[in-house]
Amino acid sequence: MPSVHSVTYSLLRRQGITKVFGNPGSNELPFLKDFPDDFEYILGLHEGAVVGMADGYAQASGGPAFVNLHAAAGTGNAMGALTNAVYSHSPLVITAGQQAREMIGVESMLANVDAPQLPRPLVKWSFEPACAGDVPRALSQAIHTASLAPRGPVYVSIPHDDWAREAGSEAEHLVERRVSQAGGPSSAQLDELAERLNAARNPVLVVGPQVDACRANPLAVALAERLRMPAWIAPSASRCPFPTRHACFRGVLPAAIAGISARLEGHDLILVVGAPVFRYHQMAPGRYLPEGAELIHLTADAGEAARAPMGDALVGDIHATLEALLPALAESSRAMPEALPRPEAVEDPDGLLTPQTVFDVLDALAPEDAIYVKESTSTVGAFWSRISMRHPGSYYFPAAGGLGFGIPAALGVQLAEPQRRVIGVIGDGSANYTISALWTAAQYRIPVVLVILKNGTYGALRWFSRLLDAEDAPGIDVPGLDFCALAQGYGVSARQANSRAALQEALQEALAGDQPVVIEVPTTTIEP
Ligand code: TZD
Ligand code: CA
Repeated sequence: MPSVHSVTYSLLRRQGITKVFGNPGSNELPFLKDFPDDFEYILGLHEGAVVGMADGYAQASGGPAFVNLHAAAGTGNAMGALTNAVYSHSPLVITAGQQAREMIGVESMLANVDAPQLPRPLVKWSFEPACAGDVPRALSQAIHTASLAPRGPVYVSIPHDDWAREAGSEAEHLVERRVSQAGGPSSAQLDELAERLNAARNPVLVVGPQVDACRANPLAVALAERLRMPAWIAPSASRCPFPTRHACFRGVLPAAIAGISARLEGHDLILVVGAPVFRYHQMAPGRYLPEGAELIHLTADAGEAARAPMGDALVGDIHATLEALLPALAESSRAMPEALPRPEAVEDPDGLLTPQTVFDVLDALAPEDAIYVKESTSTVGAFWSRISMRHPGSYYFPAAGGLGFGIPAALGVQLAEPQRRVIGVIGDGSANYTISALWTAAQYRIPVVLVILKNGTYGALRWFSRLLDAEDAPGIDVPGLDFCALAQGYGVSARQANSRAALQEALQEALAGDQPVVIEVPTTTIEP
């Protein structure tokens, strides 16, 4: 009779899962024992880094990522990172070791008495199998639940004495199962959608992260071209679903009710694809829609459709829906939108660079298919206007704004996309939350280039402090950090670049190499 341990590894292997992102403790050792040769354990030194890496890996690979955490303490450390995984719809299968079954009731050390309760409400599903024999089935359920729409993290707590027990002869069925999703529109739904789009006088497209997640970017481009629509990126963008140098590209919508209506003024039909309607941030009340505009929302997430405060929604697979829709749309005779002008170069003060210059240098020197993992909150606008992103999977930003995503996610993305260069653009505030991920970069030789923008402050909070009339709030500056010393302490080579020429040289050298590199750049502070 196979053990829970052996059936589980067969199941993971068959599901294409051979990486385990983790940070272990005694409860997890029986799972990690006899770790198969074809599996790789990626050790993170803090659970925020572990989940950040897995999140980047899952998003970039398009498949589930397996995480193994230590009991309640490890789960607790991972919760901040989980907030991002929820909103990036990342299929994370998070497991945590539990005390031996007989030791839970007496509340032994490392017993997590109500384990499934801890990560709620952030996970789609949370479970502790009622007996050892149910562990492989629960893990199978976890993988499929995480991977089916709407995708998202799940959690399974596993007592450590379960792994050596028998799984039962019928457990082999689990290994062979395949679960897949269907879900394009019906022909009636398609006809109605096409009719409304064909009849629109001045439609506009708003595209969101689900488009990039299902690699429907070329379909979004074809849709914009067919109807000659300007294309905006949905607010609070966590991915880049539309090429930023395309004539139809208009930039990222502001994350505020009034701001969105102002930008979309004059359109009679707003088609939102693969994003919530809308993911607001700053409070700026106003009209949800511009005068005379209708909104149609296509999403794979029924929750997004249900909670939207306006518009009609169609819930289904984004790729299948766009593929079905395109042939039903008539080529518009409207003029094609004109490409946005490239922003002009900006003058830098002595010994400092503006973030604009940093991005101009990156854009000039990075490979055309570079992937950016961005976590500097005050430079979002400058980044989107200056960086060329042409290919699917070119941009990742923490989807719930939970900082500590950037450095580990860059590692996870690089592991999933070894052929492309991954460049992390990280603020000097954000870099600290999971700085220990640098150790994983060094030890696993993951060749990310991390550009740390050092303006000595939580720049975005300075801006917010003015919006919220709280300019005297404490705790907004972060002076005295030396990221070169920190990087070297974790085994990553690092240098400072405080002029355009020094940055060019540092970047060229980093991109020519195959090791992780940190480049610390002293910068001015700008507004998002
Ligand atoms: N803690 C966590 C885990 N997530 C957060 N989002 C914050 C605190 C609050 N916060 C923001 O929302 S932006 C920001 C903080 C602290 C400043 C980040 O500073 P930075 O980037 O240096 O990384 P900028 O470009 O200077 O804003
Ligand atoms: Ca900063």
